[in-house]
Amino acid sequence: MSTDPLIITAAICGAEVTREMSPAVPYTAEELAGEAARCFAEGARVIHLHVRRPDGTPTQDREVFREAIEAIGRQVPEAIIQVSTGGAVGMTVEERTQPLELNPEFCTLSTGTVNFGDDVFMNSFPMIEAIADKARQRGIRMEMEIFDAGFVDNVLLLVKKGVLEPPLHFDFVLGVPGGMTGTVDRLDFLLTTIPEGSTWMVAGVGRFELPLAREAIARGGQVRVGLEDNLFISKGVLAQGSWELVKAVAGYAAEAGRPLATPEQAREILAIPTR
Ligand code: KMH
Ligand code: ZN
Repeated sequence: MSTDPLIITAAICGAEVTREMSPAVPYTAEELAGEAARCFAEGARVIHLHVRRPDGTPTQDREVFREAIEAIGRQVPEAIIQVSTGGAVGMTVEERTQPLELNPEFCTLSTGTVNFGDDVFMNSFPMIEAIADKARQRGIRMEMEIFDAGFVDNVLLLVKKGVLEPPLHFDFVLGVPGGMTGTVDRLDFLLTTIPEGSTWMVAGVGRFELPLAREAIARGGQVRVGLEDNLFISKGVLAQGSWELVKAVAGYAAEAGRPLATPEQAREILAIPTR
């Protein structure tokens, strides 16, 4: 059993979930900041950030990101903001990488193409490399988003090519319809595929979220939860916000004897360069 500090990432908004699905989904900068602050108070140290237009349409617009990042910074300056470069399905690389122009400290990088419900989340090698180059040039730490086993192999190819550099940090996003499912045997297999010295996290989607969080905690990994991935705190019961899911995970950590990471410890574990 690991007693290492646990880093909880809160995925508070996403690009797919809507207010119609849950009234707790934040859209505006102030709503995002309020939710980020509540998640931080419950123990989340990383805020995985997507942004929306006022009507809820997902966007990667740089200025909309700027507003949200500034609002979060005012409320929780210690939080680590991880901008999404995935955006929503169908967006171009140019659209998706706009938030990198704000020089955030952390971002995502999806390393393969996957069926995403009835859509396709497209990430050809030229797309992945273009996103990675833009992040690397700006010194932005990247988290590898792994929706299926081949995504890890793609990371290894990109390391060989010099596009990505260890130490690597992986996020296993398990349970997307079209990607790898969220059972523990899938997690255990993935853990055999990543290079020694890597750090990792699990983001279980839908009903897989909370059970996989417990499994990750037991294995010494990190955890992502939030409304982007799952709207429910228990079967048929909507979470009051991402903060309630963070609170549940903080409870699992306490039971398992894992302290919650401080923001400084989180930056150190994730190898986020100090600025
Ligand atoms: N919205 C998904 C299509 C990321 O944030 O980097 C992609 C996504 C991944 O959410
Ligand atoms: Zn995302």
